[in-house]
Amino acid sequence: SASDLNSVIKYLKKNRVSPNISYYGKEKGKNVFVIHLESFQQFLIDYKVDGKQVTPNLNKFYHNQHTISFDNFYNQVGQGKTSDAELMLENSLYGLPTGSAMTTYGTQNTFQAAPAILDQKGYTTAAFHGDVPSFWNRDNTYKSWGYQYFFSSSYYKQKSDYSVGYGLKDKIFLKDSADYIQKLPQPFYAKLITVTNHYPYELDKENVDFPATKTGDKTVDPYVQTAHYLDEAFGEFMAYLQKTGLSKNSMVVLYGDHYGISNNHRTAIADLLHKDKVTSYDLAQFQKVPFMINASNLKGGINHTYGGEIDVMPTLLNLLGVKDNKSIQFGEDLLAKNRSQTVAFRDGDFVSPTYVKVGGTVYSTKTGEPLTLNAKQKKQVAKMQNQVTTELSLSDRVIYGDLLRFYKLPGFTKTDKKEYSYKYTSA
Ligand code: GP9
Ligand code: MN
Repeated sequence: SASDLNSVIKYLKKNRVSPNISYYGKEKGKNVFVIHLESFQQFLIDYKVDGKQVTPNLNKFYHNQHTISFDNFYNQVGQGKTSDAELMLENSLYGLPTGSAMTTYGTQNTFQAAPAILDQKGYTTAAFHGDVPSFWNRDNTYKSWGYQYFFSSSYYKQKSDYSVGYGLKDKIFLKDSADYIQKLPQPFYAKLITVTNHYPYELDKENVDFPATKTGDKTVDPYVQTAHYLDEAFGEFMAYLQKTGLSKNSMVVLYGDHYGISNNHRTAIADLLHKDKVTSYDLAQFQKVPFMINASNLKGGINHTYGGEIDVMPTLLNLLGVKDNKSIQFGEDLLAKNRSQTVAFRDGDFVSPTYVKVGGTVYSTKTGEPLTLNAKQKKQVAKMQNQVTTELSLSDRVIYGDLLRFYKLPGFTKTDKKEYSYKYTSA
């Protein structure tokens, strides 16, 4: 009910951190590319196999003088996997403790999502994905989020060897998306969701030109091969942005949506990390994914703040000069100075600059060693745990109770789903 919303608003008012004013509007009016790197983990950045970089193009982008790269950024997905990542990035709401919020609530709930907000600021908004539109209920959910366009599999030329796993191979997908990008009225917000680097990491041998790892785990060893392929596809796309001059008037945002190698492969993970064995601390750190923001007028560098997918929306809206201090969102601008830096995982565990809490164990973030907490530390950990549990449950309440239907966001007009149709009609 509307009164439930009051407890959410009260909590956010009390705990909200203001965005970093020095970045406010720095990228205002620019095009935005959000490139979703499927199952791509942070450990792959600058990682080598047999002395060869797995992802030379992404490494170059990561270290580029105009890229702000985050090296303590975590995926926070639950069972909703990709769909949880999308929900967090464009709504700053957590996925659910079980299932996928997009699937269960994407059609009927009211959202105040980034695409709708940007659309009302004059942006064209488009999502691109080489899978069928119904996967994760995207076709219905994107209408709730206010996407004007959704280019999914029927918009792309299909041939038997064009797809692998969940959809079009990334090189074909990104190349053919360019035809639609060219036609988008600017400024646009374009999200491109890759898919080839997806479990179990299959790829036709013509496209494999990188050595597999030798952990002996056959569902882990090809991971670097599809990651390398994704990197090549990304490199080709960046060349396209350079060639067309789009890189000059666009902000390019990259993120990994969630882990590729699950915690069930501890032995292989230890091997990849060149360790004898991995603890729960190592597995928590293994949840890091890349988050990078590049723009020609940005001073780049590695930003060590602890954050996650829930923080992306306030970060990007601030850069685009869109005030969102009244939005119902659980994230904090990653560029803000006084951030809490306690990163909630969907299962209630968390990471922070001081402590990593996994199950009943608390580790020192610095050393990775399990701690026996003194009274002061116990109090600190309890405070963090309370913040994590509260935020997750308030976010769940917003979704389960569809509370945004009661919320009048100043300056925002509720999306009307009937306005959108994503059906492909051949020209
Ligand atoms: C499906 C693709 C993969 O379209 O986004 O989804 P995931 O399995 O990673 O959630
Ligand atoms: Mn995914």
